[in-house]
Amino acid sequence: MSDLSPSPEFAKNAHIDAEGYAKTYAASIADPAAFWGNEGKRIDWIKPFTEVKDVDYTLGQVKINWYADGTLNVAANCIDRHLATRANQTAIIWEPDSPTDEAKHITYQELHDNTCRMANVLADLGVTKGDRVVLYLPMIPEAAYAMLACARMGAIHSIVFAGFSPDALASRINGCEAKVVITADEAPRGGRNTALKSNTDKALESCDASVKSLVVKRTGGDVAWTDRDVDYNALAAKADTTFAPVEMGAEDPLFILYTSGSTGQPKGVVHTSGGYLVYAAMTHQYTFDYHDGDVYWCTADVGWVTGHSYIVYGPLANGATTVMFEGVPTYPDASRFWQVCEKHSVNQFYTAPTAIRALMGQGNEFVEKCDLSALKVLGTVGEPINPEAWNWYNDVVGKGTCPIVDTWWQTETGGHLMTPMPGATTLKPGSAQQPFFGIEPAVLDATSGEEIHGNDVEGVLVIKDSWPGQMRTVWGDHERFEKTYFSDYKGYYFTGDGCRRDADGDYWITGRVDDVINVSGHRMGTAEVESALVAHAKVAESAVVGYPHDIKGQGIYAYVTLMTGEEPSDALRKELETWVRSEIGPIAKPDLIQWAPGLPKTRSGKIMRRILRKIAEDDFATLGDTSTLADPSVVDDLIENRMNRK
Ligand code: 6R9
Repeated sequence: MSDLSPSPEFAKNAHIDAEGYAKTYAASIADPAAFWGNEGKRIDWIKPFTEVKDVDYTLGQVKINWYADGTLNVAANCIDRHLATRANQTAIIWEPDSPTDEAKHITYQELHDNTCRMANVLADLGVTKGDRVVLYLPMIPEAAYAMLACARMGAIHSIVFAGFSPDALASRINGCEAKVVITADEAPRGGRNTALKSNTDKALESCDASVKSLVVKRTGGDVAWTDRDVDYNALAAKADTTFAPVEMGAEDPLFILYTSGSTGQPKGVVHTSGGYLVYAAMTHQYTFDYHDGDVYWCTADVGWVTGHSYIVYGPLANGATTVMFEGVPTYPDASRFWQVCEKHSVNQFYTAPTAIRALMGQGNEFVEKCDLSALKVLGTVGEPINPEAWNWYNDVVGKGTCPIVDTWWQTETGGHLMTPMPGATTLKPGSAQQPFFGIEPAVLDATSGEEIHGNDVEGVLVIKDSWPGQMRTVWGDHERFEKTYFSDYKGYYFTGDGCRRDADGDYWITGRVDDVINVSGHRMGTAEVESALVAHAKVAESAVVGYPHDIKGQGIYAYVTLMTGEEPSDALRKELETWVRSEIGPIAKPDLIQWAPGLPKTRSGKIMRRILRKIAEDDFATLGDTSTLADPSVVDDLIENRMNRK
């Protein structure tokens, strides 16, 4: 294998080298208050904080506060403080879906003016500090303006990924009681337009009549207009380009982002202002070894946490040039990512393993015909990366000279918790390797909850203590927050992931240990898909599990029991697929549906998912003990008719 230690030239110019990492990490753990007190100064405060950390993980009284007596404005940190030196520097490079349309270079001054316009328009609609605003937008600059406008006026944004259905949108608008939803006429992606406005109209049918819809023009396509619609472009043209940033407490919410859990409906993860921004900015700088003047590109959508922390807040807080891409990796063809890298001389490139696997399958010529000489650092996020994809990324895209940072983190964590650092870490394909500063991971025995010390061990991954970017609560349900993250293993933050710590002490994430599956890097609660399926009139019962999928990482495997008198058919299978798409969105569509006359249940009626997972994996030789099942014979039928045969 090639040498995967940092090259001496890289290490020399990097923010941190191996020795620096070890020293800084040790200091961050030895005295967190001193370490984070110092890091807190990387952003501008209106009233400086005097308290750094006030955290309690005790069940029943969980509280997480960072820099609590400080005040600031997040948008002023991402825009205004750069104006003296960077007014004419590009803040955002917007690359549209179609390569024949023109890219936009938005300077920090323009970002300021457009954000203020958006804030004035929202203020005219009655939005004030603390109000919620839902964003359901394509990847267009207005999405960033809207996020920053909310931050500027103290409103709380909640972004709903444009691939979600009207039902999913409605439940989020209602869940956070939003005053306004910002949408666009249509969202072009991969050459096809999604009808965002008409989806929004459908969603709003089940929302309070007072909710306004602010419509941005993207394609100019024909859309129906209702009484609650407001034309963004008309108002923005007349709006003022100044808006005084509102002074916010460090612990005032910045945004809510709904994410899937192992039970029930998605929960509203709440991130606050001061600590989140410090953490997003710091991790962006170190993980990607970002230097002034670099062009940085994260291919995520702002509908996911990666887009929040690593397209908008982290990079802009650092005065970076950040690329915002509207399209998909394979449109018009499989060289699009690499053409965009060449076109904008991208220095740091951050994407998901699922995209790498899909592109790897298309052949090397799509990469090789592009000039990727500006690339310095490559990143991945969202799911474990298999060594084959890692090696392709390293050899073909990075030409063996760009360190790959495999960043492990979650919506809940606000920023990277484990990642190699370019310039410091000798890389291991497929491993997130080492904790970021201030992060103390621990491996627990799943059953006893005891900490497993030493190396070459495996168990569930928890984090001791807090970090500034941590989520603070579940919107409107602090009890659910405590129960989900702090009740299984007392005194720790429970990640829901399993991991292995190898002989060198490096961490390997082994995947979720709960009923969350990871499809193309998107989190999906199996419970959500099940509840969508059973909402169909012909479905009596359903159980959903993940199974290994070459491109997506995990695919969705649904066992479906029909109502008495209903007959299985290919037409019904199609109908159920369409149904789930419309209930949740295209990403939730089951890949395989197996008709199950019965599901394996314990005598107390609990579905034995372990067995269903094994059958879905086509690994039924080791089903283990099935004698506790109420009716062991259902298993034979399921094996007989399994859908995933190798
Ligand atoms: C940022 C993001 C979080 C879950 C997480 C884990 C998986 C993310 C990973 C990874 C292995 C990595 N995950 N990054 N697994 N290696 N580098 O993805 O947030 O959508 O909340 O998903 O994704 O299972 O628990 P989110």
